[in-house]
Order: sequence, then structure tokens, then C-alpha cells
Amino acid sequence: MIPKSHPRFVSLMTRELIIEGVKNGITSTQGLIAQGRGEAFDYLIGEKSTDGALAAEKIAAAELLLARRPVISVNGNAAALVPGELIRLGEIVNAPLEVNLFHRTQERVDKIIKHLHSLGAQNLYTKSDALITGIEHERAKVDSDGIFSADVVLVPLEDGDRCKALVDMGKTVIAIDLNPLSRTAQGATVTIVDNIIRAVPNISKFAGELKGLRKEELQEVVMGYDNKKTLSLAIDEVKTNLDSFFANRYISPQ
Ligand code: PTJ
Repeated sequence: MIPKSHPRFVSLMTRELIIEGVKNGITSTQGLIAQGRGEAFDYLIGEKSTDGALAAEKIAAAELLLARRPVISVNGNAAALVPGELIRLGEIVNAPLEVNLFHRTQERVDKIIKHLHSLGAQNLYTKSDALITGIEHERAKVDSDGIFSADVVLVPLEDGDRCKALVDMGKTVIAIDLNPLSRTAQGATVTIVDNIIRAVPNISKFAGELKGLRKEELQEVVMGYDNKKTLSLAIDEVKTNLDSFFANRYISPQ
């Protein structure tokens, strides 16, 4: 039992959610490693939603609202960390969820679908009758009405290979990835360098605010967006934090 007073309570509880996900057969064991890598990058960006991340989250909200066929992809880590928040975002932007796994087993897909249903998800693509173009084996499987024909896909914690394949299929790919150097971060259309536990509620908040806008007004919000600038801002944030560490020789523990 982690006391609320522990200075790293949020981070430790997030870790517990992933462990729980593995125990329940929702999250892959590889998901534990991915979470560890994410934690390291989160430390480097200061464990907060930076201005650059917030700007990308607003763009993501606008892109999802502008989409004709938006889909929110859910993997084992996302299902463990933010299932309710993803369902809520889907409702706000009218985007069905689709379970799409990298380390795919039908058993885990079924468990995640059951988990999402138990939390109130009503709009889910559940077929696996199409393949992401250019990707081999099980991890390419998607729903022909879902990710396969989506124009905008939100992919939290995606693999670089599949991110590229989705972009190559002509889709607007919104990635959530704490590592600004990853192939996913570099290849996505909109990269949100933030922890999924902060990013998804932020996107929902922006979507709620933007929902009343007309299509032309939403187009103005996304116009001129530069993902390279978002990535450089994130890398600058890491550099600034490291510089301040070396200047002070000490970062006060959070
Ligand atoms: O459930 P599956 O089978 O689909 O597998 C999901 C994982 C995440 C295990 C799989 O896609 C994978 O192996 O991903 P990678 O290649 O390890 O990439 C995960 C990326 O997400 C890394 O760049 C991490 O820094 C980042 N990441 C990890 N935890 C978080 C995160 N980004 C945002 N929020 C997090 N909590």
C-alpha cells in the first residue's frame, strides 16, 4: 500500500495500474518495460504537461472533431492506465474505440474488449478482418470499418513501424509518446509528448471547449501546425531540465 503522502505517489500508482493490467491479462509483460521507458522520459520533461504538449493536445482535439471517421486505438497499456478517460474522449469527439495490439493474442483482445464494455464503452470496433498495409503478421490485424478506413487515428504508445504504415495509408496519426526521439514520435502527424494519464484528459478538455466551433473555425485551429516544432520544443525541455540539473548539481526530488 503506497501512502498518498509519498512524494512519488502518482508515478508509483501508475506503475501499480500497469502491474494490475498484467495480472489481469490485459497488459503484455512488454508493457512493463514500455512503462519504465516512459517514466524515464517523463522525469526528463518534468512530469508535467509542457506548453508544447498542451498545444499538440489542442490540435489533436481539433483533428478528432474535424475527422469524418476518427478511431481511438487501445492497446494493453492504455487499457490499464486510462480506460475510462478513453471512453469519455470517444464520446466527446464521436470516435469509436478499437483494440489494436502489437503483441497480439485473441485472448488479450477479448479481455480488453470485455474490460472496456464493463466500464461503459458502447462504441467499439471488434472485427479483425483487414490488415494494415505493409505490415506483416498478427500485429497488422485491424477492423475494416475501424482503423483500416479511418481518416484520423489516435494511437497511444504506438510502435514506429505501424505508425509509419498508418501515415503511409494517408491517415492523420496522432501519437501519444513520452519519448520525443522515438520513430513513432518522429513519424506521426501530431505528436503529443506527454504521459497518457495527463494527455487523454487534456485532449478531452480541449475537445469540450472546441466542440461548438464550425468546421472552418476548427480548420483555422489546425492550420499551419508544425509537428517538427512540437518535437523540438520537447527536446528543448529535456535539455533545459538537464542544464538546470548540472547548474544546481541537484534536482529536488518530487
Ligand atoms: O499491448 P500491446 O501488445 O499493443 O503493446 C503495447 C506496448 C506499449 C508494449 C508496445 O506498443 C510497445 O512495445 O511499445 P514500445 O515500442 O515500447 O513504445 C512505447 C513508447 O511509449 C515508448 O516510446 C515510451 O516512452 C512511451 N510510453 C511508455 N509509457 C508511456 C509512454 N508514453 C506516454 N505515456 C506513458 N504512460
